[in-house]
Amino acid sequence: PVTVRREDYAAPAYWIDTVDLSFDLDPVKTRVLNKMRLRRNPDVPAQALRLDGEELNLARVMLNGAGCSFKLDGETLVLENLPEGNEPFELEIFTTCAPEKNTQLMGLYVSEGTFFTQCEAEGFRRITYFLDRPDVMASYAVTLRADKTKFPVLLSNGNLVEEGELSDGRHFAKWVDPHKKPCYLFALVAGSLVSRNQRITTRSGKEHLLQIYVRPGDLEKTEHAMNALIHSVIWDEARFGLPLDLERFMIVATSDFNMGAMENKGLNIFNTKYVLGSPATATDVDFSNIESVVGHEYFHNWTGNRVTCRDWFQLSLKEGLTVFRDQEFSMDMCAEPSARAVKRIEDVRVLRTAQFPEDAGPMAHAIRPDTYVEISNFYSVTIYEKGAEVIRMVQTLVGRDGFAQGLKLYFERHDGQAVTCDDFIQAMADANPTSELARQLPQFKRWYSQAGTPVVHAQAAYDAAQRSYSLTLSQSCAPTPGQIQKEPYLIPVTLGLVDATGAAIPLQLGSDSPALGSNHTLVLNETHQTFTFVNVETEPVPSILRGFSAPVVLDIELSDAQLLTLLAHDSDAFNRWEAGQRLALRLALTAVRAEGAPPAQPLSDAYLDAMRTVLRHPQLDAAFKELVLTLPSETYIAEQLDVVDPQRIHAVRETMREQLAEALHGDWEWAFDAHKNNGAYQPDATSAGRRALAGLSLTMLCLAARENGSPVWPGKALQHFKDAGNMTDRFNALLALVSSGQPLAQDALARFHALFKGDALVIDKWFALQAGAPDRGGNILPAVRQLMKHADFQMKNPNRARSVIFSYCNANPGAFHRNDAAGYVFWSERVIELDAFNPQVAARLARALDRWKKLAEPYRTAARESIARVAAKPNLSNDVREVITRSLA
Ligand code: BAL
Ligand code: ZN
Repeated sequence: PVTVRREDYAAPAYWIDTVDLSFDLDPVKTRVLNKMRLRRNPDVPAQALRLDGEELNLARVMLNGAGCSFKLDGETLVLENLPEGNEPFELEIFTTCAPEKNTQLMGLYVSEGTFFTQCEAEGFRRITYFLDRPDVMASYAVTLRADKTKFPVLLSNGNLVEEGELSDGRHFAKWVDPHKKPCYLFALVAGSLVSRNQRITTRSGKEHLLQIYVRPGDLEKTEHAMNALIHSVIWDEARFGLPLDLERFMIVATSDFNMGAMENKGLNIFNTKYVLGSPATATDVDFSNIESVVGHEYFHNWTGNRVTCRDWFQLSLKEGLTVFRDQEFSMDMCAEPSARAVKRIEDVRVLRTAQFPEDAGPMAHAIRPDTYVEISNFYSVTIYEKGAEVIRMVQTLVGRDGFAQGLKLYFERHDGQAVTCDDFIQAMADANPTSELARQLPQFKRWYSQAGTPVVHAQAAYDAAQRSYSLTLSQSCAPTPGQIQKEPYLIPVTLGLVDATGAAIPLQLGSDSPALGSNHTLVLNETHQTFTFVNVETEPVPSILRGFSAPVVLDIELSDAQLLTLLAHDSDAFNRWEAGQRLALRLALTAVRAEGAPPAQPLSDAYLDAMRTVLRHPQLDAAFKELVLTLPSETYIAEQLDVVDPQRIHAVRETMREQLAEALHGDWEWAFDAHKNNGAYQPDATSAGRRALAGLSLTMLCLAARENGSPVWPGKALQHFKDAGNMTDRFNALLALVSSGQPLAQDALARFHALFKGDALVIDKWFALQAGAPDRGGNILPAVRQLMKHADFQMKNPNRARSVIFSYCNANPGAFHRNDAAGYVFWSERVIELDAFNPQVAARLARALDRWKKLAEPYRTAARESIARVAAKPNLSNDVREVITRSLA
């Protein structure tokens, strides 16, 4: 495998100005004629043209209409004797490929009888020979020819300019994209599909056609996605002045897709999971994901498509920024301010349970990495979610208006270009010349070049005589692979001080300084810094890192009393939630570290009383309560420990859940009854929050029933399951039965399968629920092996493979890490099996043992042996090889 280095970037030796592609679509053998107009790049020394290709059958190459010499260097097509000078020349390349045999789902493939493409990052080379790199932007015209009965709908990027009949029952369509684009944004779809159509008029008075294409029968499940798309168009114009630049914007759903969705210009291709949603088949989480993914792909139209990446090291230029934009969109869609905070907490939870471990493991990389072997491995939570946090810090430093100004300047400078992360941040700084960002830009940029999660240590001292409160913040960042020494970061630390009654204390830094209100962002830019607040009448409780103002670990000694004060009173909802998590985490860690068997009652009375107060609180909304009353995940608990015993963590957390269930029994009964009926289904955040709290309550009541043996609540849960008017309530009732290990779960699972057996996305949930259920005496692995024998199981469908295998290996640590190593053996078998036909999906699974070095014995040795077993396999893909090699390094 070849390591690609950022520092080796060189501009392309040729530009491709126009591409005229003709496809004769046949699942067995598709013919592709690629006519390109190219010219030499005068800024680069003269050299041969080297075109990328992969799994193509080359039939013919013509230069300016005549035969020409060429050679193949591996899979690269090399043309040496091209015309001298800067005159454009025409190249015609005729190839064939076999879409039906394309199990990697990269390039052109067939899913359920329909053709789809996926080109990002390097899939276009599987369609035709090309300069498959994002800085080569061309104008595309595409002609599709196919059997009219089997493939009545023929779509590509841009506008439909011609269509008609051909002989032998075939037909054609010609599409022209008015925008230049890199080839990773190319797309085609051909099949038997139906569409929901919506005409809209945007602010400029222009008319646009929005379309969502799905398989016949799925149309009524596209209303929510269409609404999300309309809202996305309106939002981007209102918030950032970015209009829709296309006459026609299409979304097409496919059930075979490696990723969530893809932002191809004007022709987004989506995993069905993020398009199809009806109240009967999709949960609130699904509805919310549909809104954010539709938004995300739409927002790429500017951040990614109009301005794209110079090279793949710049991936976070478009992904971090676009995740930030979709997060802001989802927040702006919330009617209530409290719902914004809930969204923020959910986003931070993802960051801390998925990205922090990545940043501390063998695959740790900066949001702008310096090297990669397989770029697919870098579509990571770091590039996406940490990338979004870095953008959020930019907004915190320059303000909301300053950020909008910066984005405006970025587009003024770079519209139509392929640029770098440096270009983006420079535009932000230049638009905000007096900001801390501009003043300390080189230091801020360390967020782009350094991997790892910084730790901010906070120490406070109150001087009653001086009425001053000094806060010393220090920062450090542990070594990551290839980066031993880290330079200090620029860290915005938003904070407030509250008194013992919860009242906000006015902030002032020095007696001659201005009053700062009750919420202020400090900029930490040194290794140690002390900030002294004056006129502080009583010893305050510090509320630091409000809103999670930076992607760091905050190390602070707060007493239980201080945390209880914050949980009860902090005006910052994030820190209010965080205080509850810290209390629970402290109790969990004490129990995990205790000698001998885990304590039977890890939770303190003070914690339980505080949880009861939150649950019964008359003002707090249900969604927030559900978050506070959910204990930190096993993964998050594990991250706090140097040596991890996953079984013990699981046992402790389950004991905590049971204690919380029993101690608050009457409160859970109240909460369930008070929140269970929500009338007709609406996916809004407030209604969803009520359903979430009712669902958690039901799980707790079934859990308590498991302990006390009462059949009442399991019976009620089964009834609730049967009577449910929407998928959220139905699934929550099923989850309550399954996760509490109730015998009635089997009946409910069978009914659920019978009810939804034709609906792939719902059956995915059915598989995932069982593979992700709490382990009881090692029962989950045999169940998973059994599920893989189920008639509905399909290894080649990524959603289905993920629903069983990933739900077990990546999301069920208590069941996966077994004393007998059988979970790891299962993992190694599946990685090898998947790698034979879909390396991208296999490499994701390969990540499940990333943190093996932290495991306690006997897990550690067994995990290493399983990884070594995978490593010993010859012919591993580059994707899996890179993950495994780094893991063993
Ligand atoms: N660009 C790959 C899919 C996405 O991030 O939208
Ligand atoms: Zn994206």
